[in-house]
Amino acid sequence: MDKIQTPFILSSDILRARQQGLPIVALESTVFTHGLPRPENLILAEDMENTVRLEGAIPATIAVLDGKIQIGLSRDQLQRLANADDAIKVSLRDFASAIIQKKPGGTTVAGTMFAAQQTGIRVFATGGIGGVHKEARFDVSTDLQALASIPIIVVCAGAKSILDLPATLEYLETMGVPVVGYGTDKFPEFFSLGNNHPVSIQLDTPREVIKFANTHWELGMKSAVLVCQPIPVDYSIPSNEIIDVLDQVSKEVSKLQSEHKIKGQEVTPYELRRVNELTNGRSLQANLELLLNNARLAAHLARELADSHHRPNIL
Ligand code: PSU
Ligand code: MN
Repeated sequence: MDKIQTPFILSSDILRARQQGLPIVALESTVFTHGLPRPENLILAEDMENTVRLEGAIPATIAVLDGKIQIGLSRDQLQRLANADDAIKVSLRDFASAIIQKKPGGTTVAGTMFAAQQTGIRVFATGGIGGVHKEARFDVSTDLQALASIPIIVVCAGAKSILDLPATLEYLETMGVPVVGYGTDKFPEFFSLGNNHPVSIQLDTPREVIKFANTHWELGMKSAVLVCQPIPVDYSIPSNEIIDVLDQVSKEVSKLQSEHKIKGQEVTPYELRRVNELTNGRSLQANLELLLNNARLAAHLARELADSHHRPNIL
């Protein structure tokens, strides 16, 4: 029998970082393959990596390429992924498909969490998590299931703007996922700062977040710690300005779904594209800024986590 090859390939940067115990930040890739238009997707992918480096950590963008789960991408690989026309969106159930079909795959929040956990990476930055959809409430993102069962820190600016936020937050509560407001006691609402739903705890510094996460896990909890950081205020879009756009897009999606013209994984890319069109590009700028901001915080958290291994966590 053929020797079973591990499906994970770590870049030389990541191998070195692991050997030296340097802080690493995982970055997802569905946002590049399905969430953002070209050429902004590649520019952003590179900007996020550079931001993580500038803040003193090593970026590990995760994707499926050539039948392998790649942890850390070369510039060439990043370019291939951002320009691939046949890229699939890889959540937990899609890894095997992407691997055996050798298709390029952008990993979702759930997919990236899985791959990060398998390779010992504990901090991950994204834009918005998936959740419970408004139009079809049985459409619940695998991201929530992953958050319930994979113990890593996920930095986000809330959930995708178009979701049913109360239902998403209820689900997280049911599944025992702490929802940390970073510098806020309200759940950030992606494009908007957020002023409607409480978080489970407010924490204000990387040190506090890492102490919280270490405490959570030392108790034996298996869930993620979801760190929610509001979009930088200068780029935020007040909720009363975006609500009509989100409503309209929501209605369009319901109609297209009932006509069987769009389903499942196609919903997110459609929604993001329409919101961007209807805000004349303002939502795209906001999306880019919050992603960079989250990469920055994740780098600080990864550094703090690495440091915390040298001191006891005093309960
Ligand atoms: N939110 C965004 N842009 C995105 C996504 C979320 O603003 O591109 C992506 C993330 O990768 C997330 C995924 O994990 O969409 C959720 O998709 P689904 O609802 O199909 O699980
Ligand atoms: Mn979904």
